[in-house]
Amino acid sequence: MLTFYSEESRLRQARTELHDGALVTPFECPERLDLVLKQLRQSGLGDICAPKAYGLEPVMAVHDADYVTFLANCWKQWVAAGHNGEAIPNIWPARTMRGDRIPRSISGQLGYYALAAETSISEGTFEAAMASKDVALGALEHTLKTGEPSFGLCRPPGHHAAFDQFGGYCFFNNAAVAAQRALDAGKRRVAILDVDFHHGNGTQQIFYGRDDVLFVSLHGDPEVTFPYYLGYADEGGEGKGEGFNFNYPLPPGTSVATWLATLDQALAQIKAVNCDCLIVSLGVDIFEGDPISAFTFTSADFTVLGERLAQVGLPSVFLMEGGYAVDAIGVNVVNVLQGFEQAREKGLELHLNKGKG
Ligand code: Q9C
Ligand code: ZN
Repeated sequence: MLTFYSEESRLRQARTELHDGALVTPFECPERLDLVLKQLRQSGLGDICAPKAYGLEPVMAVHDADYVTFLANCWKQWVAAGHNGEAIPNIWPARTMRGDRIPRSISGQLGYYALAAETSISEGTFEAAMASKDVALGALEHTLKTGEPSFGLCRPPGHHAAFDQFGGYCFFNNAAVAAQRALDAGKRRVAILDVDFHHGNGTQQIFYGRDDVLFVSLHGDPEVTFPYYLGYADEGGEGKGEGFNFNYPLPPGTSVATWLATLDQALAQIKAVNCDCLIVSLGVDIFEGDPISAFTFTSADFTVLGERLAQVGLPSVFLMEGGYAVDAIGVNVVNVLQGFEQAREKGLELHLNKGKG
């Protein structure tokens, strides 16, 4: 399996995350890349290559142009306004105020375009986000061309980024950018399966009214978990999109057996709808040792996850989302990919033998 990766992902190097009422070193850190790369190289899974630059057009296909302009200029404007720390929103167009004004001040714009406060914007953030969506697009292009699976080691992650909002460590929605690109390349319907611990609110929002992208997510119950205001079981899509959105919220501490049984339901939903390819939003923050999450996967369980995903039998693109137990992140990611590859090869073998009669 080919991996796509960009050195420019390292340009995302924020120093601050608002966590527990303090500014801490962000959980979503560049070291995450090192451990995944190291494990990929050791595993012999396949080559690691750099994507080409796809520009802004595929981003504008799912994001608001003014939002993209805001991200491109935010750091410069923040510095020009005389601020010393990183750019962090501290006021929003809350329910009791107007939601139709985008203030001129960068502080006002930050609140307008942010959905949470933990994600600081820092120098290089926009450039890293550009690299991250290129990684996703490189992986997608390879899979569309060859039918072979691919892995996009995206960083920063993407699934919390909505049409015109950043947050949850995400700026561009890499999975959405890739899904739209697949459609624009002639695919009729794309399935996005999101296994990250957190609900992929951005991906859901972008495709909520559409039937050409099926969004299916397993995640921590938003009653008690970020992002709190989306990801409930009764969100089934709207208009044409009705029946193309499935949420499986699960309580903190959910056993792997229950999680996998729920995955089987999710996979059955995907198989019940005709899809041409599968994009997996691969967050490994479902790991038992994750510092900000509450599911119970062991490293070995990730192999089982990969095996089950192969049963869908679709051309598949894996895109990195969360996973903050840095020491284990490499093993956990590679276990998914190897489980997938092994099960897929076995499946192909069975298929060939059947053909021989
Ligand atoms: N400060 C992804 O996994 N809040 N994002 C967590 C800890 C934000 C996670 C509380 C979590 C965002 C891509
Ligand atoms: Zn997550």
